[in-house]
Amino acid sequence: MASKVPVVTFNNGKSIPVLGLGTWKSKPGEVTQAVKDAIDIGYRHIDCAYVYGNEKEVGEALTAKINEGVVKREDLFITSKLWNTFHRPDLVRDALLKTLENLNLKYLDLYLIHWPQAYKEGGDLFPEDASGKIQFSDVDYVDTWKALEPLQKEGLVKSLGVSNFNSKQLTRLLESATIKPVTNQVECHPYLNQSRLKAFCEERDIVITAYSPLGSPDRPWAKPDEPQLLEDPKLKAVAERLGKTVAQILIRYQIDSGNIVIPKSVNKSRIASNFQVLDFKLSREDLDLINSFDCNGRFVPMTASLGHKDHPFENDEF
Ligand code: NAP
Ligand code: SBI
Repeated sequence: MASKVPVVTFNNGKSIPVLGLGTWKSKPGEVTQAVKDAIDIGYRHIDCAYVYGNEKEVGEALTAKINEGVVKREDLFITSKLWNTFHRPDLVRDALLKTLENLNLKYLDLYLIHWPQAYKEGGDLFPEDASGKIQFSDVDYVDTWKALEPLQKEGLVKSLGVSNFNSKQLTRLLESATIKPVTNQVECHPYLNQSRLKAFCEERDIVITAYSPLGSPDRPWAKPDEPQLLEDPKLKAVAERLGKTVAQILIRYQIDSGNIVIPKSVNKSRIASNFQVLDFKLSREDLDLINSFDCNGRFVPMTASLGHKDHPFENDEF
């Protein structure tokens, strides 16, 4: 069944559905049903990663829906990400093959370098020293990218991209890349609207994929006194005026800003209502209003690897 979701065309001519399902924190015991429900509802784009620890269970849902004849492989858009402990060039191909095996796929539509900063190879995904500090690796993300390029030529991935790269890191990557990244997947929502990074990427024909578009209320480090995007009174007022939920406004805000958006849910009715955003548009005035809520409010600061030479969010970089 063809998708009803509009697509964005990448700089390499391939296209991606503008709305996808996020899977970080979706428990292995619930993600299979969530992905099956999402496909039945009409989602065709699923955002995965090795580090989420649930790729096998996502793959079970994809296989089931393909075998049931609900979708064909070519109707789906599946993204995964290379984790920080596999940046060393000799580890990259096997990391991708493991993800393909987990997902039971012959190719990915999109493979991203998950973070620019590399971690110590060969052990835990978050390799800590005796004092609990993450152990870094000095592998350069440009060398990781060079190891990824032949994998696209081999047909194991259709497109390559990055995640959590700042503008300086993208500039450096673009100086050496023979394949240009199609997207930079970054945190993006009204409290952190990424206007400078977005303009920078737009000039280079790199599309922004907005992660944590609902403010990631289930992030493990959330504190009760922190602001909750979904509870913002100004967003509630917009939602009430338009007869929509705050989540629908937040998702439509990304689409109308020209971004791809990947809200996570494991709840069938929220998976469905998050998809009910294709029959309305926000006005220029409402987009400007929502843009004015920006406050550098980052919910996913990756503090565990602060101090790494390639940490993307240090020194006021954008
Ligand atoms: P999010 O999508 O902003 O928020 C997910 C949370 O919102 C869950 O608690 C979910 O609960 C709840 N929710 C979903 N729909 C809702 C609705 N309609 N009303 C109220 N609550 C709702 O957070 P996220 O998971 O951080 O980000 C989305 C995806 O982006 C991730 O899953 C992952 O795929 C990707 N991501 C990538 C990176 C990266 O480094 N590249 C980092 C973060 C996230 P239920 O599940 O119970 O509905
Ligand atoms: C994990 F599986 C564990 C921790 C963690 O923290 C930062 C945010 C992140 C990530 O790197 N990508 C995500 O989607 N969430 C994550 C994932």
